[in-house]
Amino acid sequence: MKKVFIFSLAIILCMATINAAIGVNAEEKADTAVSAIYSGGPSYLVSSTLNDLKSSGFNTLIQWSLHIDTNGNLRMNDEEICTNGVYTGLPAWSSQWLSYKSGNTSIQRLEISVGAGGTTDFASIKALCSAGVPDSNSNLYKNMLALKNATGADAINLDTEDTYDSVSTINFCKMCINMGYSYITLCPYTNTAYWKAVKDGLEAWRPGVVDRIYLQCYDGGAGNNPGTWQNNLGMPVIPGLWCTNTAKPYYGRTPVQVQSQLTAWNSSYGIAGGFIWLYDDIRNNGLSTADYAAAINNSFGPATPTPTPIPGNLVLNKTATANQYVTGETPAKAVDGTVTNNSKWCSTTDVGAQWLMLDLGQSFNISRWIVKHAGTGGETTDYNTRDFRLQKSSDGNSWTDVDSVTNNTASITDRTVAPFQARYVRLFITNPQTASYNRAARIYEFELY
Ligand SMILES: [Ca+2]
Repeated sequence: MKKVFIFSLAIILCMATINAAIGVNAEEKADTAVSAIYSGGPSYLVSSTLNDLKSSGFNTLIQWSLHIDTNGNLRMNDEEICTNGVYTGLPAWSSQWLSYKSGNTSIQRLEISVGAGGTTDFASIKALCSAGVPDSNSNLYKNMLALKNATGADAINLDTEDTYDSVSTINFCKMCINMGYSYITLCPYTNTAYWKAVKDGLEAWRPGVVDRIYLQCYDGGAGNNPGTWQNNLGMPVIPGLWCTNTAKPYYGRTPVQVQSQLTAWNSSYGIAGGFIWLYDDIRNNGLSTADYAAAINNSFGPATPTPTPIPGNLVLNKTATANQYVTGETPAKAVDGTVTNNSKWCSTTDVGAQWLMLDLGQSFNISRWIVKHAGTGGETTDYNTRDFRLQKSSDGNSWTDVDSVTNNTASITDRTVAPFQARYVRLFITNPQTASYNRAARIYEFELY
């Protein structure tokens, strides 16, 4: 993917028609194939794109491209977007992103894509992440968290086209997951060995965390065979095609051609969806966003089983209860997959034990547990849970300790235990924090693997 210049598009884009919103029920769309679109300049700078994309039929929007400076500050294309831990981008863009998945919309998932051809973003990542996973004190961590809070992005998408260094890439991805991004997705066009190393490294760390591979099948990736890549990387891919364009018209595909190609690939290989490169060209050339979305969606027909693997976190969105909670800060918020926007379970007091109980519905093998404390949500680390235990039960009444933590001050607890089986699991807190004031348990996420 080549870097595009966004400013020349703005005048044309301002004249574009805003389509009426067409609602798509999120539950219905949950079982369909991935239909994604990459967007460069327009969805950053032009507010008229909001309704066009929400009514398009695409279920995934990927903003491209995020650039990382050597000091850990961030730019979106050529615009400064996060500096020294503060979102410094356009306020309107943040509010637009936070509304993409609300109301009548086909968009269910938002991703931010890092890197581009001819840039040095992954050289910056190598410089900043080679020594280990950056912690919450690093400028890169603070900026990526500010971006998460400003956008509500679900995933970080890797468009590595320089400095193919899997170790630092993996560390960068772990940092992003630690702060609350739900998934890592890959967007290769070449270098299978690098992508396999990144995927395998992350999967070994947290199964299910790499849940999508977008395969570039245009430009430098024009010769890519989805079946070959699927075999090499071990999961279905989502091939991408370039819409009609003036930059490299010989790679351009009409909606009819997109549908024909994806249908053939799906028939041959069982691919997981399709994506369109690039929204800028759709807008710039007066094409129909909805026609391209339909071309993908029609390639898979109704009710194609979801290509998304079951996430590794066993308690994500499972039934949670607690012995106490503050209004609005419910037990469910400890298992909703996000640490942003104050999404925590908070107890009413520190008197006696405070506990959070999960019913997994059936017995599961469990060998790892993670607790994301107050610090992950941006609160003072003095509120991080101090003394607590992991407990198991077969009936939800009688409990056995599995693991115990005392004198904790870290914002994230990530512990491996001897594998055990349980249907009911409890986080049992005996000292909710270090600070002597405002004493309460504050759990932004509780995860089991
Ligand atoms: Ca939460």
